[in-house]
Amino acid sequence: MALHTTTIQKLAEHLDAAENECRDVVKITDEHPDMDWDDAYAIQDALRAIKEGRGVRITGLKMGLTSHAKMKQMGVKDPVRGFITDYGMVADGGECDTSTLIHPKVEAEIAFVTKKALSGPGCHIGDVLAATDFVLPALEIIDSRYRDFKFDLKSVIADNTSAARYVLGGRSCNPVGIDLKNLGVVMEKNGVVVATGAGSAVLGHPAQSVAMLANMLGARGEEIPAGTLILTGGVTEAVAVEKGDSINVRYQHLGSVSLRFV
Ligand code: 0L1
Ligand code: MG
Repeated sequence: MALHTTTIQKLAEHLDAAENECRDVVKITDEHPDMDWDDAYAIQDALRAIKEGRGVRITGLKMGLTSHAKMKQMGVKDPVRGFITDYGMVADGGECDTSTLIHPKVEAEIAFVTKKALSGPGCHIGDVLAATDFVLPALEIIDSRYRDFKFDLKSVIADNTSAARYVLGGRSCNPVGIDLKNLGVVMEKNGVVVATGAGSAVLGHPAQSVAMLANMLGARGEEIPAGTLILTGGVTEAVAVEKGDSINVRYQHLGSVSLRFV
């Protein structure tokens, strides 16, 4: 670790305040170019503790930058992980208040809910499928606290991988019965198709994203507990939205999920 614990705490408070006040900030590595990967996750952990300290419940975990296209665009080799919260949950067909966000973007995702704990190292796609209770269609609304979404990977890890809001659809499915790799997704914004994708966009298969999360946590001596909700990463690119926009995403086998931005 390159940063002192006081600095880590201050940076977490800085990012938490930016989120709460809907105010963008410059990426934190501008002032702390020497921060390392452990510092980045330590800031995310401190951010989580700050939120839990004021009564926020952590409702699940997320993986980000899971598409090879996005990793290439960011010049990185590995996805990132973060957490999602009770205040981030928006009902399917509901409204998302843009006045509480800075510059939201929407990604279509596939969510997993586990029925058995998963631990790494060595966790593989078969372990994940055997430990999955059900999958759900989901939307993630990302909202980087960094100005114009300009960040590097360490800054974005500290900022909880841009996590902001999410929507879960109500049609759950046993993953063994469906071909998640080839599952097609169509996103419409205001009735016009703006993005399409297939489950394979997520590390080749969305269950691979869960396996990677288990292995990342395993490296820290942690596991994914039974009953965990996991957003596995964008099947589509992230689409910018603003007040007045409606998003509807259709998922092969899994129904649809919609949301209005007000
Ligand atoms: O969920 C995601 O894939 C986002 C990861 C962070 C990068 C971004 O904000 O685009
Ligand atoms: Mg995402």
